[in-house]
Amino acid sequence: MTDEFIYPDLYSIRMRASHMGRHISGAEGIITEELIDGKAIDLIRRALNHSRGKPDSITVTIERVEGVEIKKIPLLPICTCGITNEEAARRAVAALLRCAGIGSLAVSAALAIIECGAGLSGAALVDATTGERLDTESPRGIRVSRFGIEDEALAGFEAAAPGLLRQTRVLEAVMLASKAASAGGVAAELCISDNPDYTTGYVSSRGLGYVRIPRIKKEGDSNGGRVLFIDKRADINALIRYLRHTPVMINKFGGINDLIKELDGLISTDNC
Ligand code: PML
Repeated sequence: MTDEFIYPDLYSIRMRASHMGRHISGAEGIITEELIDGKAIDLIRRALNHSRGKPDSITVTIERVEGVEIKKIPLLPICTCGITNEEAARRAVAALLRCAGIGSLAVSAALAIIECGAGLSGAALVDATTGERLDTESPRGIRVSRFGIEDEALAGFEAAAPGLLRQTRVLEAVMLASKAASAGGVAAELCISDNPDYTTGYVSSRGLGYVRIPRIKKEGDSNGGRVLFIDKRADINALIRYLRHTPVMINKFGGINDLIKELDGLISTDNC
């Protein structure tokens, strides 16, 4: 497909579920009209069967997206960092973020936001040097939204991803990270799942790609969240508009680098 291709009109479908105002789950896609019913059912089932509990509110929003508005981006390349324990996972987070140019104050601020159980349902935006929180509108953060994947890129992912990597959760997280990384001003992202039974997180950036970090937290811990590290020169309002509202379609599979990569290789100067 050439970059001149203009999409037909598509639909953005988004689900969010909560219990007494506390975030339970969220998911989304950009799809054709024929797929809307099936996707809506899938999202509702996911909301009702989540390890964070039963929601008392599920909202599914469906909106037409005009083809001309859609931006094309590639999926970030994926790899899994070889990690054997939680301490090594924390060292990997620090080393990868350092390599992406993130200051140590910002790394500590991000970990504090994620670990305090603040109930983020979107991403917290923090200054990549000082760690100052830049999204001030709500403690829940900014939802990175309106992204989908073309069939060919999806087929590339499915063909290359073995076993656990093929989970919907992983694909959705890489898609979200790819949209975030495509925004001018986002230097890197750190994500730790808020699912108590899921202990793999990731660090991502344009240079590093999507680096999965096993054992990033203890089993049973339901604290988690996403932090985007923002370059201080960014226009924060334009960035928030892009993250929330600009529809993007992933049109290229970025590859799976290596199933397990050593940290030293990942933070080589080529990536930093
Ligand atoms: C979540 O959906 O809970 C976030 C998952 C992030 C890590 C996914 C992965 O295993 O790559």
